[in-house]
Amino acid sequence: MTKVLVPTICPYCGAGCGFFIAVEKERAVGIEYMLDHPVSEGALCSKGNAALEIVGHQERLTSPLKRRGDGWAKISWEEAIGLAAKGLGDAKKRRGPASIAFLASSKCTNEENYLIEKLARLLGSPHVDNCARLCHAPSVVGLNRTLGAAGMTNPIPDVASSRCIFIIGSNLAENHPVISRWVHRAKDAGALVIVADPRETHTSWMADIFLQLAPGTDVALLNGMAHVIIREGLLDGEYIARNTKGFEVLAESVRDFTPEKAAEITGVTADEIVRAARAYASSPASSILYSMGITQHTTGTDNVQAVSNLALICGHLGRSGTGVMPLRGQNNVQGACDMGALAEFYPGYRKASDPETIKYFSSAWEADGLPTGPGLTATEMIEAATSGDVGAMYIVGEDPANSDPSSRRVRKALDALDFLVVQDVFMTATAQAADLVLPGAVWAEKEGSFTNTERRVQWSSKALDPPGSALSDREIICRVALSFGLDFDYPDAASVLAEINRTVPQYAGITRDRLETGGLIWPCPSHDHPGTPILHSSGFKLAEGRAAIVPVPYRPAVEVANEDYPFVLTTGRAAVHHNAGSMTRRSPSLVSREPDLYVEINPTDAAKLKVVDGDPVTVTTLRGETEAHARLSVGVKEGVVFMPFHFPGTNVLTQETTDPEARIPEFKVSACRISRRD
Ligand SMILES: Nc1nc2c(c(=O)[nH]1)N[C@H]1C(S)=C(S)[C@@H](COP(=O)(O)OP(=O)(O)OC[C@H]3O[C@@H](n4cnc5c(=O)[nH]c(N)nc54)[C@H](O)[C@@H]3O)O[C@H]1N2
Ligand SMILES: Nc1nc2c(c(=O)[nH]1)N[C@H]1C(S)=C(S)[C@@H](COP(=O)(O)OP(=O)(O)OC[C@H]3O[C@@H](n4cnc5c(=O)[nH]c(N)nc54)[C@H](O)[C@@H]3O)O[C@H]1N2
Ligand code: SF4
Ligand SMILES: [Mo]
Repeated sequence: MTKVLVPTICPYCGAGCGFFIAVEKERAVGIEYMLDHPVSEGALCSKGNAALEIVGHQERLTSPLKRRGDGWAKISWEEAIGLAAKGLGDAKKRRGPASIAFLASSKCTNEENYLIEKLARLLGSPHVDNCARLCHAPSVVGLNRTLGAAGMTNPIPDVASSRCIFIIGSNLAENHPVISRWVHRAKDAGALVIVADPRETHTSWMADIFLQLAPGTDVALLNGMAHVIIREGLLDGEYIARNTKGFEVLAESVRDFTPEKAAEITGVTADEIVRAARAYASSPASSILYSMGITQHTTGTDNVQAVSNLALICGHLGRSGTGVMPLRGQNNVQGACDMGALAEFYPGYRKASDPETIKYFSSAWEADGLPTGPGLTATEMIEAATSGDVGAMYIVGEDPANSDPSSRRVRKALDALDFLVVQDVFMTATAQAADLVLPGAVWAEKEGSFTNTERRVQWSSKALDPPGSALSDREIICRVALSFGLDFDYPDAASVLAEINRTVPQYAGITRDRLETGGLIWPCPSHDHPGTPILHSSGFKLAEGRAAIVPVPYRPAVEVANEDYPFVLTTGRAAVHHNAGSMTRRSPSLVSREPDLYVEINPTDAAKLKVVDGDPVTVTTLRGETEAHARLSVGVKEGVVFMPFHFPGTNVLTQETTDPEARIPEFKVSACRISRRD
């Protein structure tokens, strides 16, 4: 029997690794490695290797479902689309188009996200967001302000040419494992690695300098480093003069931020701060890699701006081996944002508040009455559902009931909606709260483009048919749109991409026929343009072509440890699970390695609590309590505990307080107490 190898992109993280699905008799029989892939070069991590385990899974949604009492009734697509149209239409009639809110999916293709964005806008709703809000919203705000673009500045393989790599708030060895191969390559060639993280991790094991700071104190660390660089004259004065503005104000603002002061706040020694500052500033090419450890804070935007400041005063931008690299999380969170699935933007980062944007899309989409934004963010939608300002939601490929902070509050908000439609591939906690559940096809059962963290747009081909009557998200969205009389005639993903080429300038030259191999890195403005792997090599897309250096005052986290809640809880990830876990908890090879929820506790703290490794404990915060197993680890400092959020329960504990600008919740700092359960 002939075996066909279908090229595809891993459905998990933003590294965007490529591989082949081997198909025989219309069934997937295995994975084959893609040796010439520009990022993965044939490598895959444990999740990539297990990706096919969820495709034919027995718990896949195979039919539309409507709520019947406490259970579900299988219904036809005809009835399902009718119910979706009625539910959304009723909300619109009763309370206006702004009472409908949409969550787009960073698991879906660019084409699907573009269609969700377009559907929302044509129905008159300004409210479309995606899980980037819980992830890199501070990068969008902070990097746009300082550098004029929010993407990763350099491509992933470029990290191998760095001479000093500063990793702050990122556990890439577990969460972007294939990217960490490029860090190893640089290290093998003599590069120095600095890691700043409150926990010892697989990533900190790579570090030459490990800064084990207290959660939420990154601004103090970065300001302390800027102080040393300026005081010791390690800055790049020529670069600053030619490419930036605002340096004097920064210099003034960090004048008193001595390493000793930073040490007091962060718990890292002054000597380590000085060594890290010297190493970063004086290498010929330094890069900064960061992710959730600095963005998921009420100071997320400040943290990102403080990172930009370091790169700008040292001139570590615009060249190979330099750069500011926000490591994007989901397989297509970059693309979902590019397609406008963000409250502040229409496709291509055109500001939703700008009348020119509305004029442009009114003409491009031949539509009247497009809504002006900004709309509600994902976090604000939950509040608006509770208050009744939002009456209906259409959630595609997201699981806020488990992934948003303070889960009890989220569940209440979802239950308060008049109508909730959820489109997913499994029955998630969010789908459990829905009136209508629509079964989507997973990535391998459809085609389309995905944009990875380095802005590389790649095509993924269809290998298999979806199970039962499940349909691709494109087909479902088109059916819903058609039921509103909208002209959504898109017979395939390529026809949507052709429209994206016309309306999203960064993607103008990224046509279907150019995506056969390797992909293209945006901005790619025309058909003969090779793409732009390195940003900012000749100035910045800001006033006068100059980047903005901005002073960042230090603010402590909102919740600090206290007598009643003596520990700082920080949350995050483990190598073998993905986000809220609807996929990886169904993947036998992965769940066998990490079967249930645990909390990492320092052995000294555990002894005081009379807890030994494996004991059942209760973790309590102001929001609620959760049961977990204790995992004793010297990797967390005394007073700090860590929980992954891959199992229901962790987000019962986390707080909904957000960054004032980016509106990201403070997932990384909550005060908690722990007790042993008998
Ligand atoms: N295995 C796996 N891989 C994933 C995912 C997954 O769920 N599992 N999810 C994907 C997604 S959506 C994303 S966004 C990325 C996220 O990837 P990462 O950002 O690497 O993930 P986290 O584990 O949330 O946080 C990173 C580190 O920040 C540290 N940290 C916590 N608080 C602080 C702080 O105050 N300061 C500093 N400097 N560090 C702090 C944590 O200890 C942790 O080691 O991963 C993607 N890849
Ligand atoms: N405590 C705590 N909470 C966090 C974080 C943290 O660090 N700590 N991190 C936050 C971050 S960075 C993120 S990105 C969010 C993630 O939040 P979510 O995006 O809500 O998390 P996922 O579990 O990845 O949900 C994706 C959903 O898409 C479904 N899906 C997969 N493929 C497809 C498809 O092709 N079509 C459709 N329709 N559905 C599909 C999956 O089954 C899954 O239910 O969580 C945030 N929450
Ligand atoms: S590193 Fe990310 S994209 Fe690559 S195989 Fe692992 S989960 Fe998939
Ligand atoms: Mo994320």
